[in-house]
Amino acid sequence: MAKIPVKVPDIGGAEGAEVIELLVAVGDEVELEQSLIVLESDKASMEIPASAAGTVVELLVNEGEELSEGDVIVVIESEGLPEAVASTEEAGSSVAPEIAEPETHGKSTTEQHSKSVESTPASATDQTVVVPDIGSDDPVELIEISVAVGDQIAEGDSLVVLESDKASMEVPAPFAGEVIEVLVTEGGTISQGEALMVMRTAASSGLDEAKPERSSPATAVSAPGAVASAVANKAPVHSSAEHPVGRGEGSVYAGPAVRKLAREFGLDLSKVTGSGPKGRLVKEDLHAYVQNSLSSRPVAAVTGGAGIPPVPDVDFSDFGEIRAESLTKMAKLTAANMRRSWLNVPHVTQFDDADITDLEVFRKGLKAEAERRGTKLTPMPFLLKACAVALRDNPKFCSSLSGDGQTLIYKDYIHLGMAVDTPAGLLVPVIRDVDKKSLWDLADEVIELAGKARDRKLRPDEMRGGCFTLSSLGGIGGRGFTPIVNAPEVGILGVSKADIRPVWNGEEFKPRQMLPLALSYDHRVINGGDAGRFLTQLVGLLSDIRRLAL
Ligand code: CAO
Repeated sequence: MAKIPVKVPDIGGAEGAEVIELLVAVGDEVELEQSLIVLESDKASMEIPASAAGTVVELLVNEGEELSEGDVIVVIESEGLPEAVASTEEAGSSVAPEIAEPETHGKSTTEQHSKSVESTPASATDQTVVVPDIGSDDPVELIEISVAVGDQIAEGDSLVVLESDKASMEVPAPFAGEVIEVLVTEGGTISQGEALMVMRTAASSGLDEAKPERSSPATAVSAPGAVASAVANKAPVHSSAEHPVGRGEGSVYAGPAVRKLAREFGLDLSKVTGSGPKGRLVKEDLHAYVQNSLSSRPVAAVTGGAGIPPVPDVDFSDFGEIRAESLTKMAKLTAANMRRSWLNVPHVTQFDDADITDLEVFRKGLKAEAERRGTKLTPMPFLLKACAVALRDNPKFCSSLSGDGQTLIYKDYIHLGMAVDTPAGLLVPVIRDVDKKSLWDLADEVIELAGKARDRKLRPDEMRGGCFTLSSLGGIGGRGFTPIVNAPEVGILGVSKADIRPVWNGEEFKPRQMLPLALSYDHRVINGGDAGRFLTQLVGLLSDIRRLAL
């Protein structure tokens, strides 16, 4: 048996992080990586994981106590000393994530703090909030946006949750104000210094001279000075009573693990009452809330799938050798999105085949020209163009239902998502203004975006704003599939592999190249008649591409 002290890891230079929650007690059995305590610095909150599995034999900290890097938190009695622990012990620190801290721009926190203290509040101003120092130059995933445009945010409220290989981190609001523009999307990757959102301060931090333009990276560099200086002040510990304004999870006080659990349950954290210190939400609150919901409501009324009987847990090793492989973050996110769409959207799928014999003759005839232009013309640009025309003429397919289900919002632009199969999972970059682009432009953009998706180089803004999605398995194979609508969009076109079939032309069977199409749609918005018209028009356009010019 070895006694392993777990110490406060490198917390990004933040001294005096407060213990706001103890998650274990002496005598508890803990697993490797299980959270032991929650620390909160003036920059972020973080959970410190166990560096070994075993029994907690000493708990050396109390709630409210301030800790610094290297302080021992607990001692775990463990049967074995994993290599990772041994090496980190030598380095004088436990295995633990780094904490988020603000952009410093080469200035010490103290310097920036004093600038903030000296500053005089002035009128409201827009500031771009950027990703602070996350302890690495590598991009991290943005797994949650905790606020929405129009939300009134208190200083220190969580704006987004980032997840690296090591941990999830919340980025707190550097100052109080209103969210004016969210510049990122969930599921994308983001790096230190990149713009997250534009916030309007209640009063300026005195750095009006550095007032940023909204989307200019150069000004995003100057804005964080204000951000960092605001963050350098102690972020308030907030309870829901102190911050009643706000929407969804942005106004709640919870750590990354609790937010993760809430996502798994599909819970809106703002509806759960926190029982932890200062109103903080703890995992038990979520369990109690789910239990209450299940016992107090008829099963049919429970939303988000909580009332669906679970698939039984089977020990597959009873039947032979097995291997377990963790899902990638991307795969988990895709699974959550698919489940959400599947549970919320009443799907119908309609099928048809387009005769693309002439289109293929035309496309293949352009092969040499495509090579000269340094591009490749697959059927995809034609499909995009045909969808743009069908969407223009059937605008319901270019709409979304409002959150309360009372209003249909029509989009007067045609931005199309394109599902891309990547080793890391499914990604859907968006091609903007498809109706205004030439086939050559679209061919270039398909190649560029698919390449970026496969290299994990897509920017968050390249994956948002879509009106309708195309999912083509034509290069892979299959005769048909029923795609899941990419909600809040209301329609998606599934394209399968074209093949040559005998088609009756009224007099005889002729070999024609037929492209199988499957149109899935949200039946709350689209009726069978609407879908029939859309698909018939699409088939007509692809069968006679001269119609694209009309
Ligand atoms: N029928 C027959 N052949 C087709 C075809 C179709 N419908 N669509 C494409 N092809 C051919 C192309 O012409 C190309 O042939 P050559 O190499 O001989 O020129 C080949 O198949 C490969 O095309 P591609 O798939 O690389 O290119 P694309 O422009 O058609 O598609 C993209 C790009 C990004 C959509 C595609 O690569 C992809 O990732 N598809 C998967 C999408 C997906 O996973 N959807 C499922 C979502 S739900 O899980």
